[in-house]
Amino acid sequence: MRSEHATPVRPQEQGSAGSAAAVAHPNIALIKYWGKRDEQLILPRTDSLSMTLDIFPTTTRVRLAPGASNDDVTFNGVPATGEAHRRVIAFLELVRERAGLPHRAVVETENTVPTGAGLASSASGFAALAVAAAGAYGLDPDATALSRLARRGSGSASRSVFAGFAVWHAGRGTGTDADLCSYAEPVPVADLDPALVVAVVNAGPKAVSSREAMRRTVDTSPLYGAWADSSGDDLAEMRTALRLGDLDAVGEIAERNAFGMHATMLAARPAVRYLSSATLTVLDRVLQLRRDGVPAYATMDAGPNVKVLCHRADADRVAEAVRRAVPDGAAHVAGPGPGARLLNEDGR
Ligand code: 2P0
Repeated sequence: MRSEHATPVRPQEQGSAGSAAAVAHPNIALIKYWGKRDEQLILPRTDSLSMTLDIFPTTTRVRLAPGASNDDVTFNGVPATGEAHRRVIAFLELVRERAGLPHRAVVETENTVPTGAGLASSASGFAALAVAAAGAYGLDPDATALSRLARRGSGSASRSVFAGFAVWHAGRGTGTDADLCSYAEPVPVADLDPALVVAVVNAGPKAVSSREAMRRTVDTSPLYGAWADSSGDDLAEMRTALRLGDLDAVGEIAERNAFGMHATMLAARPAVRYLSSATLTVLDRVLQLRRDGVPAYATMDAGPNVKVLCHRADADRVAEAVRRAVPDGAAHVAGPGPGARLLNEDGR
């Protein structure tokens, strides 16, 4: 597979002023983002690298509502509440400030991620919201500015702006200059036929939010600094492996980077443990697949579910093995997906 260097459609090119709809897909990090150096600007401590998926899109429509006194935000038709609501409003405030427009908005989001799939819907969610809100408020960000903007909603959303593989630069320092330096961009990839099998082992809500978990890890885990240092080396090796199209090397690096991230959490005080017995069952199965000659490598995020990197040609076999190992679970096969983009008037 050659990485698609498609840039998102620029908001001014379509959509009528005051209203815009956009679609974005989740991404799975192969080099993880875990830890911020600036909570307010969402500036990470380390670079990260991900693959945007071709499943579970989020579609968001933003319509300005001049005269309204509040933003009206719904997720799958249900009014948003709590922290999710607060984060969308804060994001709209940022867009209003940049656009110099006071109008409140109606925001309708449709998420297709199955409940509890363990895929950060905040990545696809804020990438779609960034594109749609920029369009509705008449901003004209290029792909880099859009990635920076999406980052302010949720760090991982900066990567979902792009198709295929993307690296998110941590940048350096603090304040405005640092804000400008932290964005994602596409990564050159040689011919590779990757799939990620998303193994859903537990549909329950997570006990600790990833935001809180990464804060606690940075503040209290004695292992955090070592992982952050080694993650820089992992990224350099990962870039080489992707350039060479070496799926085994990509998988080995991704697996160790994810295990290392979970080790930092396990050493936090108190510990954050997202991995469950079902997670370990899938990890055992992945090892067995490798022993049977099927290249398959695991990565896990802020939850018990496992994403298995393999060749596209092996994906159905890997998915079937996962389903058999965890009969109560589910397995979804994903390939590299498109970047965030505006939709035209017929929603395409
Ligand atoms: C990642 N995760 O790189 C890592 C790995 C979870 C584990 O990005 O606080 O929802 O909104 O910036 O982006 C989840 O964190 O966090 C995440 P915020 P986000 O995909």
